[in-house]
Amino acid sequence: DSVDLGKCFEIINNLVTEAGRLIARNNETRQEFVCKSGDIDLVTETDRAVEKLIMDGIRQHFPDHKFIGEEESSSGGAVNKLTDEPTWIIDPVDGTMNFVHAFPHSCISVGLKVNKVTEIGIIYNPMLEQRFTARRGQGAYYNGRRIQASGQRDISKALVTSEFGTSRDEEKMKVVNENFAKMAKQVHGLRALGSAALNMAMVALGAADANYEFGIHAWDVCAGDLIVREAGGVVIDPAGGDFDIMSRRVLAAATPQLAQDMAKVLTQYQPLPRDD
Ligand code: LIP
Repeated sequence: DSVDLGKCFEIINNLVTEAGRLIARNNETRQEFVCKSGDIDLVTETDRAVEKLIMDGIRQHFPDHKFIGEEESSSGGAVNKLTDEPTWIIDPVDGTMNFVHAFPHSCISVGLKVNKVTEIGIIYNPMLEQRFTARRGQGAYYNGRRIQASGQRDISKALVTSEFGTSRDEEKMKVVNENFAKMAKQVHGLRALGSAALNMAMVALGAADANYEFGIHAWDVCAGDLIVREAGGVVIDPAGGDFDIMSRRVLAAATPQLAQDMAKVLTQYQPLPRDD
């Protein structure tokens, strides 16, 4: 049976507002954490509490909906098999390293897929009250105001975002550093906000012109992918092909030309394992 996307959108906005209060309150002080895949991949009590709050809230209205959640996935066992069922892909705190340090650039990132197509995306930084939303075919919004990617085509004029990532694997670090060095020589400026989702939101806002990262997960980019595309930008694989949400690779840009020019410059890397 059909999914009431209007109701889904209203409910997720309310849940994100409520969960955002918890994050903002806990961001006033530095947080305790435990390490996940390594010593710079972190999780806090707040990550777990926010994921539970959002999942429980959705289940109350839509008991049949499925979930792919960052903390559920990393706590062992759960396989991220994406089906045609309505599936909420949730990162309760994207930018956990920032959150642990009370650096106010973290967000909740939630996407809803139906028949494997993203219908709703929401990225919310409750510290700075920045809310980015999109519904498929209806444009992208920042705090209720319609937004548009920059239209930049020239790599030498592009403000580009990326991240150091959450892995200290030697091979991975080598590629990260090589790409930072290459980008620093060719682009206008290079930034790392510390949250993959907020980096993508900046492309949608027209504040940044492109974002790339190897090593992201589906929950970091599901909402950002829709929001960037609804803002008129493009999201592709960093090698230039189609974006694959489970591949742990992403390249978002204001225009197809900028995306393809970036893809040509980037040293490629395939993080393993995939998300599915
Ligand atoms: C992390 C991002 C970070 C990015 C990592 C990871 P988490 O998410 O915020 O900027 O480099 O790939 O996705 O673990 O904080 O939710």
